[in-house]
Amino acid sequence: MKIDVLTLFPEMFAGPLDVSMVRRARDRGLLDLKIHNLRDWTHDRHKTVDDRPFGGGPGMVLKPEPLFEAVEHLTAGLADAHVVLLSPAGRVFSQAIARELALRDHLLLVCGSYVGFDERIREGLADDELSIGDYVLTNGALPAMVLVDVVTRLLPGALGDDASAQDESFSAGCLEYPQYTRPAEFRGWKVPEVLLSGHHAEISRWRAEQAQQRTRRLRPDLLASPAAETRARTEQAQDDL
Ligand code: 4FV
Repeated sequence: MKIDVLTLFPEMFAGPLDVSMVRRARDRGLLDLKIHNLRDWTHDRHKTVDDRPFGGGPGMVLKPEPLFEAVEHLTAGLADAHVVLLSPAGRVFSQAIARELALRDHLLLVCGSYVGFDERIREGLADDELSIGDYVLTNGALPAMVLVDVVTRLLPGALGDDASAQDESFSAGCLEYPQYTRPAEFRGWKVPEVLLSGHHAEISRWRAEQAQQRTRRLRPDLLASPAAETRARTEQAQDDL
C-alpha cells in the first residue's frame, strides 16, 4: 500500500511511524509511506497556506490553492488515489472503516489545521472525510498517524501471523476476552482453571462467553453493531453444526 500524507507539521511524524510494526511494514515493502509539507506547494515568500474567513469570525482557514496543487501533483497519473480529509466533521473512524481502507492501493491523507478547510477543498478534492473522535485536536497530524497505524496492521503480513488480527477487539464486533500469562498465581490472584486445562474447545467457549459478558457490561453499543450481528449468526451456525 502507498500512503501520502499532506501536513503543515511533517516533523510530528518522525518517531511514531519509524518504530515497531509500521517500521517493519515499511522495511518489508508492505507500506510506502511519504510525508509531505503542504508549504512546498506555495509560491509566495511567506509560504502562505491560510487566510481569514470570509464573513469574519475567529481563526484562519486553509486556502484551496496549495491543497489543490499538492493533491493534483501527488495523484497525477494515479487513478486509484483515495483522498481522505481528516477533520471533526468526518465519519468517526472504526475498525470496519480501517478494513475498507486497507483494501485500497493508494491513500492520500490531508491533515486539517487552523479552524478547518475552505469548503471548496471538501467539494473538489475529498473522496472521504474521517474523524478519530468527537474532540478537537490542534491539527490533523495525530489523526493521520492513528489511521496509518490501524490500517497498516491490516495489511497482509504486517502482523506476522495474520491470525492475531482476526480475534482482536472490534474485529468481531466485541471487546477482547481476558488475557493471562505466567505466573499462574500472582499475589493470590489465580489464572482461571479452564485456561490451564488444555481443552481448546472449552477454552474457546470460555473466551467467547467472557468477550460477550465484558462487551455487554462495558460497551453494549457494540453488541448492536452489524459486526456483532454477523458474529452472533456465525456462532449460531457453528453451534448448529
Ligand atoms: C480531528 C479529529 C481534529 C480540528 C481543528 C484540527 C482539528 C484543526 N481531525 N479527527 N477529531 N482536527 O480535531 O480528525 O483543524
